[in-house]
Amino acid sequence: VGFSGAANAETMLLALDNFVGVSFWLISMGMLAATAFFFMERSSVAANWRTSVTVAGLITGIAFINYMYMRGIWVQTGDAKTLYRYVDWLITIPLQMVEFYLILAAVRKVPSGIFWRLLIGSLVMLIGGYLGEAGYLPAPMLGFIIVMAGWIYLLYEIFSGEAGRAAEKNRNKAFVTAFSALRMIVTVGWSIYPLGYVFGYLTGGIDTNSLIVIYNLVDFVNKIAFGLVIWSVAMSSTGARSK
Ligand SMILES: *C/C=C(C)/C=C/C=C(C)/C=C/C1=C(C)CCCC1(C)C
Repeated sequence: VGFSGAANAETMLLALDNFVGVSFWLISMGMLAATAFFFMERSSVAANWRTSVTVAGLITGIAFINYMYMRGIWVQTGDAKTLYRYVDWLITIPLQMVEFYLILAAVRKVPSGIFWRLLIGSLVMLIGGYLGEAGYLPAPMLGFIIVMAGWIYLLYEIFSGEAGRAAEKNRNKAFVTAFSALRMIVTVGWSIYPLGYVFGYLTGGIDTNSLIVIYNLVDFVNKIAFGLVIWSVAMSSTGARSK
C-alpha cells in the first residue's frame, strides 16, 4: 500500500498508512473543530468583535467542506488537483482579506474603501490564478503575473496603504501584536502556495503527493491559526472592556 492511486481506487477506502490521505483527514478534522470553536466562542466576545469571529468560522467551515470533497477525490483517483482548491480559495481568501477591515472596524471607524480594495484585490488575484491554472489564459505565466500583482497590492494595503496606516493609529498592545501576526501569515504563510504553480506550470513538474501534503499543512496555519489570532485579540479586547 503505497501512494498509488490504483490501490485506492480498488478499495475506495482511505489507507491509514498513507500519509497523504491521513493529512487530508487530519486537516478536515482540524477545520471542523476550529469551525465549531469559532462559532461557539462568538458569544463570548464583545459585540463589536462578533463579525470577525464569525467570519473566522466561515473560513474554516468552507475549508472543512472542501477538504472532505478533496479527500474523496483523492481516495478515488489518487490525485487532487490544485484547481479544486480554488473553490475554497475564491471564497476564503477574500474573506481573510476582509478580516483586516473587520478587525480595524471593530476598534474604530475606518473608511469603507479599505473593505472594497481588499475584497476586489483578492478577487482579481484569485480569478487570475484560476484562469491561469484552468488553462483559460494564453500562457500560465500571465495568470502568475496577475496573482503576484494582486498579492503585492494586498500586502501594500495592509502594510503601508490605508489599512496599514489605520492599524498604526491603534496603540492597544494586543491589537498591534495580532495585526502584525496576520500580516506575517499573509506574507510568509502564503508564500508557500506559489511553489506549486512555479514548479507545476512554469518549470515542468512537481511531485503531486508532496505538493498536496505541503498545501494541507500550510492551510492549517493559514486558516486555523489566522482565525485563532483574531479570536485572541477579540478575547483580550473583551476582557479589557469588562474590567
Ligand atoms: C486558505 C487558503 C489560502 C490562504 C490560500 C492562499 C493562496 C495563495 C496565496 C496563492 C497564490 C498563488 C500565487 C502567489 C501565484 C501562483 C498562483 C497561486 C494562486 C497559487
